[in-house]
Amino acid sequence: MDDALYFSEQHLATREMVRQFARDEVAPVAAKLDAEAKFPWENIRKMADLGLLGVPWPEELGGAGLDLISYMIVINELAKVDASHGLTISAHTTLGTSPIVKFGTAAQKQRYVPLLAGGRVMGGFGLTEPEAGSDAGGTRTTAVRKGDRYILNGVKRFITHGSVGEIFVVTAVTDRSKGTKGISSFILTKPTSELTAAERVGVGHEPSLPAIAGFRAGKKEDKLGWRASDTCELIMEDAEVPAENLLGAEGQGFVNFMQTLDNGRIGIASLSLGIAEGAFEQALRYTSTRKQFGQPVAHFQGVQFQLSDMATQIEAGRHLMFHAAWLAQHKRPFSKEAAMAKLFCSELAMRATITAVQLHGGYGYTKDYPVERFMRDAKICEIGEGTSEIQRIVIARHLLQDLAD
Ligand code: COS
Repeated sequence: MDDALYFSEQHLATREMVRQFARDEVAPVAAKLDAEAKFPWENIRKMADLGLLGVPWPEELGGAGLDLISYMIVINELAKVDASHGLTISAHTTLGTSPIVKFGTAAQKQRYVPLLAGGRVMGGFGLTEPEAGSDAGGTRTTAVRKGDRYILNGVKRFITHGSVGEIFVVTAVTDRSKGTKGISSFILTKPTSELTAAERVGVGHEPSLPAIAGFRAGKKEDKLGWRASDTCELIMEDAEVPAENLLGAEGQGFVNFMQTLDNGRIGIASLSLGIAEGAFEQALRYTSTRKQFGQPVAHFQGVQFQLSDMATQIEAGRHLMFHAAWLAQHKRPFSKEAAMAKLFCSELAMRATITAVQLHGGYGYTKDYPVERFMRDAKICEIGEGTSEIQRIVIARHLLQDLAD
C-alpha cells in the first residue's frame, strides 16, 4: 500500500515513534510477560508517558488529540511485536473510554476521561455475560432504580482489564419488557486488584475514585493467548451505583454499545493485521537465512509461494482496515466495512501465523522464536469483539438492507 494514500507526515512520525517503542521496550519483555501471564505495568507507565493511552481523544480531555488513523497505527505497530500490548491499548481506548467520550455528560467526561486518556487508570467495558455473548441483547444483569441510586446485580465475563482496571462501562437491563431498548449503560468504579504494582510504576490507581459497594473483580482467566492482557470477571452484588453514573439515556445502552463495537472491530482488525505482519516478517527473515539442501529455504518455490500469498493477503487486509478507519474518521457509514475488515484480518492472522510456524519447521514450535506466541495470540481475534460468524451476520444484514433500499 502506498503510504500517501492514508498517511500524513504526522501519521508517519507516530508510526516511527511507536515502532521504536515496540522494538526497544516491548520486544525484549514480550515472551517473559506471556510465559508468566503478567500485565505489563512498566510499559503501561511508559505508554502513558508517550500519550498512547488516549491517542484519539481531545487534548482538553487529556488525550493526544490525534485522529483515528493514528490510533489504528498505534495498535498495529504494537501488535506486530506483541498482541497483548495492542489489545491493552484497544480495549482501554475504544471499549473503556470511548463510550464516556461519546455518550457521557460534560460532568462525566471531565470526571473520568482525563484519568483514562492520561493513562492514570485502566478502563474496561462490561458487556459479555455467562449467557450473553454473541447474543448481546440477552443481557441478564439488572439495574433497579432506588431513589438516587441504581442497584445492579449480575456477572460480566471475559472483561479485559477486569482485574487491573478502575473505571468500567457496564450494561444492565433497566426494563426487561422493552427487549434491546430496555438495556442501559452505567459507569462503575473499583480499586485495581494490583495495587502494589500500580503504586510501583506510579499509574493504575486513583484514590479519589469511589469503591462502589458490591462491585468487584471475580475469576481471572488463564488463556491460550493474549496472556499479558488482563481478562477477568466483574461481579455486581447489590452494587450501589449513583444515578448520576447512568451513561446516556435509559434504554439507549444497546444501540450505544453496538456503535462502540463497530469502532472496536476496526481496532481488532488493526491488531490482527499486526499479528499477521509480525509473523510474516519473522517468516521472511527466517526462511532467508535457514539453509537446507545447501541453500536458504526461501530459494525454494514452494516457500516463495507461501510468502507471496501472505504478503498479498496482508496488503489486502491493510486496504480493508485503513479504508474502514478512513470512513469512520470522515463520519461516513462504516459498520459493514468494519465487520469486513475484522473478519478478513482476524482470519488472515490465523492463517499467516500457522504458515509462519510451518515455515520455521521444528523451531517454530518452540519458544525460541515468537511465531508460536503469535499463533496462540491470533486465535482469539476470530472470537473477541464479535466472532467471525457474527461479522458474517452483520455483513449479510447490510447486503440485504442495501438491496431492499
Ligand atoms: N449501530 C447502531 N444501531 C444498531 C447497530 C449498530 N451497529 N446494530 C444494531 N443496531 C440497532 C438496530 O437498528 C435495532 O434498532 P431498532 O430496533 O430501532 O431498529 C436495535 O439496535 C436492535 O438491533 P438488532 O435487532 O439487529 O439486534 P439483535 O439482537 O438481532 O443483534 C447482532 C444483532 C447479532 C448483530 C448483535 O447482537 C451483535 O453484534 N452481537 C455480537 C456482540 C459482540 O460483538 N459481542 C462481543 C463483545 S466483546 S466486548
